[in-house]
Amino acid sequence: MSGGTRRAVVALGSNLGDRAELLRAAVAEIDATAGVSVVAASAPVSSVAVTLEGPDESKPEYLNAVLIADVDLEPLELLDALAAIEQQHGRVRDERWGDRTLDLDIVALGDVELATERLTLPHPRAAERAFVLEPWLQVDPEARLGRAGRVADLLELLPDRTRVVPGAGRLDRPPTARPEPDVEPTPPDPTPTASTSTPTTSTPTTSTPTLGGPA
Ligand code: A4P
Ligand code: MG
Repeated sequence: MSGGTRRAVVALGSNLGDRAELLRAAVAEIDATAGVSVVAASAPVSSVAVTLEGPDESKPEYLNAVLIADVDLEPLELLDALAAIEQQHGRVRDERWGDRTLDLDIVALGDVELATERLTLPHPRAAERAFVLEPWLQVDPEARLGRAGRVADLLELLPDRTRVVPGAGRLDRPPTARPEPDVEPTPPDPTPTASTSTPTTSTPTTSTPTLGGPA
């Protein structure tokens, strides 16, 4: 089915709906795709919408993230799989660079170079976008973008920066350390009972930062 496993870099973006949840769901769905295995996913970052006329603060803000995956699909198979996930989340295409629930772009797929009507690899605009380069560096500080070079160097050339989302955690980790709803709180002064054989340690959820609730 494919020419071997390649390392893919996928950029995720959303500026409509429950953006953080959409990105988290997309990471899980990409990982559940046959032939795709997510290796790492960044935390979401926030940025002003870039439209064909330039940055537009009157538009809903974006959350963007980047994931890295091992992919056993051909480039167009991966594109189709990502488009299907966009569709499941109500993506409507009526305007180029218009508002969207979910955008999934292939930034790079191994060292594949392509320039066809349906797919250009590496993504031709990634090098100009802090909202791609910054989350990419989170998950791969040594990342390189094809012939364009080191992502860290490319980012230094850009004037803009994204914003950290308070409380946001990486999308490849459990979202929160909130108490489990079905776990009863420990009574302050427990009375021993005959049937008790409590485990000696109950590991508290180590606090992975949360996405900070609905966006
Ligand atoms: N396509 C070609 N190459 C690729 C690739 N490497 N990955 C084709 C994915 N798709 C690729 O994309 C249009 C067509 O591009 C697809 O059908 C596919 O065959 P689309 O998602 O339908 O439309 P689009 O996203 O509006 O167009 P485009 O030109 O891909 O837009 P960009 O460059 O992705 O920009 N501002 C902020 N702050 N954050 C954002 O994430 N995103 C955009 C979209 C604009 N402004 C933004 C953000
Ligand atoms: Mg797109």
